[in-house]
Amino acid sequence: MIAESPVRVDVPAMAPVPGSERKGLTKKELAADHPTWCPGCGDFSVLALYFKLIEKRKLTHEQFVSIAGIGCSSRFPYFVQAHGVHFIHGRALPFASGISLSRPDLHVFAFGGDGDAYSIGGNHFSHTARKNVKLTYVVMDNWVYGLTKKQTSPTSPLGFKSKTDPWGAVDYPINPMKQAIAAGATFVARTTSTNPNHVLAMMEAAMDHDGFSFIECLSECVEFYEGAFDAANPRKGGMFKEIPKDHDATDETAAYQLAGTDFPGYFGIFYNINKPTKNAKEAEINRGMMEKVKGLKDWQILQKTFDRLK
Ligand SMILES: Cc1ncc(C[n+]2csc(CCOP(=O)(O)OP(=O)(O)O)c2C)c(N)n1
Ligand code: SF4
Ligand SMILES: [Mg+2]
Repeated sequence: MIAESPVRVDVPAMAPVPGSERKGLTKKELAADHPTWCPGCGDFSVLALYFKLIEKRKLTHEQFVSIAGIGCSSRFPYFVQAHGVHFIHGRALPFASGISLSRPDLHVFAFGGDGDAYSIGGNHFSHTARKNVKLTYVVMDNWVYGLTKKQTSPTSPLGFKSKTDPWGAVDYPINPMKQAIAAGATFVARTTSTNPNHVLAMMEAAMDHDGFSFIECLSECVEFYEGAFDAANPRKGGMFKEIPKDHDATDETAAYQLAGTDFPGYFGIFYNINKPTKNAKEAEINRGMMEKVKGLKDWQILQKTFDRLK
């Protein structure tokens, strides 16, 4: 998929060869194998909306990539008939970062679950956020480890009975929104798979953001945590509350305060600021370096490096 020199600088958006303009992919073309998720799993909705997003934005195969770690939610790339990688548990973000930095022309989307993102991949989450790598990370949070059949996750609420906490969870859950804001994410949004229009709107805004965009998406595991998000679903007697219209998304303190609201909390874009990305900074460094070795062949550049090390 990515076979380019690691010293590449800036990749301009690919201009189509005249006469070869291609149509964007359709939902039908994108739908791969029948997803193996349990009937009723919230992840179906996120997948369908991702297809809708790609179709709406008229993307072609060579313009985007879907990366995931391990978990039910992380099976995502299997079900997308396009370039993608089902990688190692918790390691979707470093892989996605590598792609984003070497191919800044691509829309890079990473998907995963609460265990993948906040537990085993917790460090990567913080560091990718602080580095402001340009990519979109959608975490399908079901408050449980689904694939491995019901262990406590970092977002499982106190008292949640699971195979690892048969007497009920005793550890305080993390607040993903607060973590993302505190870590330095430049776009932080929250949505729920039961509100399709909202999921699509958040994904669209996230992919247009120049930086690390994070979406916490509640996505029910009907097998191991049924009803977890009923309180956020008007069809189940709950309440879907969008963030107040007067919320200033550039105000970090206000975003943090909103994130502290008790469940079901608010939905929408909590935080959205512009800050130079790692992509832009590295491209600048590379540009300078390329200037220095202008006209030289790869082996000559290598020779120069060896000579310097002598
Ligand atoms: C290094 C490593 N440790 C543990 C596992 C086992 N494992 C696979 S998925 C998973 C948790 C998945 O939970 P989550 O990320 O919330 O995804 P979900 O299945 O709920 O969508 C674990 C512990 C693994 N595959 N690799
Ligand atoms: S176990 Fe849960 S998260 Fe996994 S596919 Fe089934 S419903 Fe979805
Ligand atoms: Mg999970």
